[in-house]
Amino acid sequence: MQVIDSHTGGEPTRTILSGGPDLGAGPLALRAQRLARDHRALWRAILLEPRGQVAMVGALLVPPVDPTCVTGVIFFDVAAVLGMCGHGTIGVAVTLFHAGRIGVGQHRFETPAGVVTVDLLDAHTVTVTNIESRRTQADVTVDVPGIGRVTGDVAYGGNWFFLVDPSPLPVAPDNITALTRATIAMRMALADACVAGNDGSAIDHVILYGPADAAGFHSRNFVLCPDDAYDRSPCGTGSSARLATLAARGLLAPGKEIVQESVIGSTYRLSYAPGAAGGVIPRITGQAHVMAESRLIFDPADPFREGIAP
Ligand code: PYC
Repeated sequence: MQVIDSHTGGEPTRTILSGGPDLGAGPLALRAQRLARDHRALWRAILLEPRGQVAMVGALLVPPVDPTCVTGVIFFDVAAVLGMCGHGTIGVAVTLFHAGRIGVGQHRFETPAGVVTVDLLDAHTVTVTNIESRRTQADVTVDVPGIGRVTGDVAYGGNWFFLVDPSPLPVAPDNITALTRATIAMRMALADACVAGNDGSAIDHVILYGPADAAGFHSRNFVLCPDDAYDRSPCGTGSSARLATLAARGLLAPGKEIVQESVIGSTYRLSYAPGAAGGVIPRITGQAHVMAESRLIFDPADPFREGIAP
């Protein structure tokens, strides 16, 4: 299996160029379901230690249905096959440029959540125009053991998010263990209270926001992903969900740019245009860097061939 590893603001993406499972034909959402159902041991083995690490997201390149797209891509982490992934889209664009498959300019990628547009501005910098994102529930309060009552919004940005602003804990790099425990407890409380996405999907990502700057345009976040790892980047689909909540609250005008910082200090520039269905069309600009070109080997004699579960 031939892969290229990149990171987007510190968050790793492993792009599978060849040797991945054959998912057959049909819509990407259907092929993503086949990946989730029929190849779980393989996609986990691609990401888990000792080959990878738990925060890594995989990007399986597949033929697109839409002929205007340069590729189809299905993202997954060690816990779930994802609808979309913003940092991963930036990583795939930079990887395809590195591999000589695309040039600087505009391209379309097909994902299970829909078609996204990437503007590759240079070898590292990408603007992603995401699928329409929307806030679906405002001011949802849950009782979280050890923390108390926590209130946040539910929003969709290609994945489902619970967004809590302000965070009940300091959003700081020296507080990551406590932030991880707290957000896992919040996710469990949401499931216990049957708070779900509009389509019944589990809310599997939780975001906490630290205070914004005086102008309200620059804040730091902590993002819990389904695999219980935190996003080292500011999270592209989470930033899309954030834009949808800010727009729904009348706190951010279309076209106005804000900066979202991750808990480790990497940044995205964000803005949106109004969407056709009442949501927002997010624009996310970030940078990725290629780290390795590798051939993964799955030796039948290797006792840890399927990886080490976290
Ligand atoms: O950037 O959308 C994102 C993302 C989702 C999970 C990890 N990163």
